Amino acid sequence: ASRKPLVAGNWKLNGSLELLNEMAPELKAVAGEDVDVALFVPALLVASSAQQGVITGIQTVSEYESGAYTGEIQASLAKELGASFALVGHSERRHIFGESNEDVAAKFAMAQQQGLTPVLCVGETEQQREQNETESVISAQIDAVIEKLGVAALSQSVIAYEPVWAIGTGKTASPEQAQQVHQFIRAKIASLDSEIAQRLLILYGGSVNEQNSSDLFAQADIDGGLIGGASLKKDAFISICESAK
Ligand code: G2H
Repeated sequence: ASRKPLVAGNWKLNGSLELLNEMAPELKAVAGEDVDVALFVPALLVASSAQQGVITGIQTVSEYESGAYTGEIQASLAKELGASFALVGHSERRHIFGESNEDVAAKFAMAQQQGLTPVLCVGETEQQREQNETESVISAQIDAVIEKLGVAALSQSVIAYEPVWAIGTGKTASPEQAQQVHQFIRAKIASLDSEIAQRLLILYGGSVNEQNSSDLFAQADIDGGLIGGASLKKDAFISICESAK
């Protein structure tokens, strides 16, 4: 496809300045014309990551612009410190911290308003998949953003499909299972705006590793990945990035 793949590491609540310093030069070296490489580091490492020339993202932002909200992460400040992306609605935020579709849409809006590209994470639980609710769950997650901001907002965003049952569990969706959902997402958006749908990057996430990445990335509607555990290991992450080229 004409879409340039993006491979992004999501360090979650892991990593260190030392690991960042070790990885940054290699991530810059592997990125290039054929693949973009980004790192969602813990908030406190954003400045350092960006200063080292790594395409950097923040893992969540506050839906509030500023004010008396102790402990929240200001999107404008993440941008000022060099972040270019913001994850919104990662399943850990939804399930552990109780973020609703509406909360996620508000964070999407704030990230975009402050000049960050939101990466909207969507995905179904194992129970929802078993009950054939995969498409309706994902639709509702995307519709919350469209209802708030209109479909045009998706033109400055990325979507990451992460089946909850495949996150950190070692279970990966098969390339065919993942492709099916990616195709559904693209078709859903195409029904509203085909140009936006054609350009939209849809990443796959959930136990991606150096063994399974190339088969996943070979699928027509999979435009790269969001990599958790394997992004903490330099050699594994570099080879995943290579496999997207
Ligand atoms: C899904 C993914 C990265 P992992 O959360 O966002 O993590 O690759 O460890 O399943």
